Amino acid sequence: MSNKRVAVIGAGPSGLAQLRAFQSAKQKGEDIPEVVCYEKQSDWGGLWNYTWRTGVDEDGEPCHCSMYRYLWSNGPKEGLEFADYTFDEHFGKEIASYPPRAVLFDYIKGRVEKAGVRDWIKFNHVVRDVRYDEGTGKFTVTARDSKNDAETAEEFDHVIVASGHFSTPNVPYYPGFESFNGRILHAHDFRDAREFADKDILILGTSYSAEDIGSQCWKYGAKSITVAHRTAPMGYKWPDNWQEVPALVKVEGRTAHFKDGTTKDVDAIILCTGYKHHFNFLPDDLRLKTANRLAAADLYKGVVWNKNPKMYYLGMQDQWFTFNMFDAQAWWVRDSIMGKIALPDQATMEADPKAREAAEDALEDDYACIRYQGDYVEELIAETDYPSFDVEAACQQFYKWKKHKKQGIMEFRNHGYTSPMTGKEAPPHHTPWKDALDDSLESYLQT
Ligand code: FAD
Ligand code: NA7
Repeated sequence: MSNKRVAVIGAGPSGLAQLRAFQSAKQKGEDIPEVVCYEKQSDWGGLWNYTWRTGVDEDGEPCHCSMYRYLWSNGPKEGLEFADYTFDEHFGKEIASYPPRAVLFDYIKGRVEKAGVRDWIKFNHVVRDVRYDEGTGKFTVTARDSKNDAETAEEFDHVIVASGHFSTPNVPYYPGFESFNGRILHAHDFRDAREFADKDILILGTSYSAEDIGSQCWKYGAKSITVAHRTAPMGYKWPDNWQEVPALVKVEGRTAHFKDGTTKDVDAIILCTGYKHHFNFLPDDLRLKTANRLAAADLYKGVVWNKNPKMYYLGMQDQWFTFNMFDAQAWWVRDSIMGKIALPDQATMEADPKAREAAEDALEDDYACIRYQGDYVEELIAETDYPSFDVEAACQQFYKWKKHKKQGIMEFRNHGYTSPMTGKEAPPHHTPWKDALDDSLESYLQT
């Protein structure tokens, strides 16, 4: 075996893509490095590994999960399908296009169970520190093994950070929050929409969390939903008890005051105000600082840490493409580590993310953003043996999804899309999304 050692931090979809990438090379008879994956939770799947907990986890660490009950995929599964492990292969039949969390969790697990990589992972190990030694050219990764209440420190030639960036909430303050007579929570701590049945809720933010948490609360019986926008309204055709209003200015008691002088009495405020790229286990010289955008800062090819190219990051971009983009990145990182892809000189590596940022800044609309990320996926898979797939067909499914959302924001999940991997069209789900209150795997897979 190659005498290199590689640390992967996180066993979510990105980290698992990395394990599968190395395992697939091993399966082909290649000499792969020793791979050790640190995962702070007791199971794999990252955000898809649901917990009822909020705040700190059972080990006193920040709770990673930002997902909630009744969460269904917010985009068609045909956009995220693995090219080396299709939905058809996993479920043995065609399934509908917007699976609930439990169904996607099952799919993610299926591929790595088949690959047999679970014992590459040290579960219940939170990485606390990573240091690079110029003298030895190695990283020391220090972790806490919470089951044995012990610290471990090991040396590696490469570190791959796959710890996600939708877990540490961005929590703004507005005047009056401290004396609001109701509940204020961030989307990260939202779990069960039934808590808000018969309540008047105020949502801040206009992106995926705002749209989906609002829709959930509507579906499970909230009295009214008011969404305040800082920049622009979402502009969908909302139900009658849903309104979009200008930015929040302050709250007094239960009354929210908006920029246009209007007010609304509310029972709860849900801050759907996004997340921070937060790496409390990394020192300044190794720590990525980037906005949540398609071209992440300082990463050559979106994955190599320019300031120390022995270190890599996966999945740090804002995401239209998810699972198959993480795969494209993981296969590329594997080949870079295994010496099959050579890195260019420093100036070229630094120019690369800057050029990507400029290209992103010139994009005109969401359709162009989807294509841009599709091009990135295509660029990476062309350089490795990741099974080539019809990225254009995946983009087409995203375009249809955008159109369906415009047509009916509470109905878009009733549509079926075409798999770019198998060319087959998904059947419609047996029950319209708004009436399907049971989100279990068993219920979803019933035919
Ligand atoms: P994560 O899933 O966040 O996994 C990171 C892993 O790293 C976790 O297991 C965590 O425990 C571990 N970790 C973190 N820090 C440490 C540490 N210090 N030491 C050890 N381990 C650590 N994508 C879609 O494709 N479809 C959707 O419908 C969708 N819905 C979403 C809904 C919500 C509410 C959110 C927040 C995201 C959603 N996403 C969706 C996007 C999501 O980012 C990706 O699907 C995917 O989970 C990202 O994978 P990841 O491995 O990069 O990060
Ligand atoms: P996003 O997509 O990062 O969006 C954050 C939203 O929060 C966005 O609409 C911002 O408005 C808004 N925001 C941020 N700060 C504030 C303040 N201070 N006041 C009001 N509004 C604010 O995060 P999401 O959680 O929606 O989505 C993250 C992932 O989760 C995504 O990939 C999904 O798959 C699920 P802006 O437009 O900047 O004015």
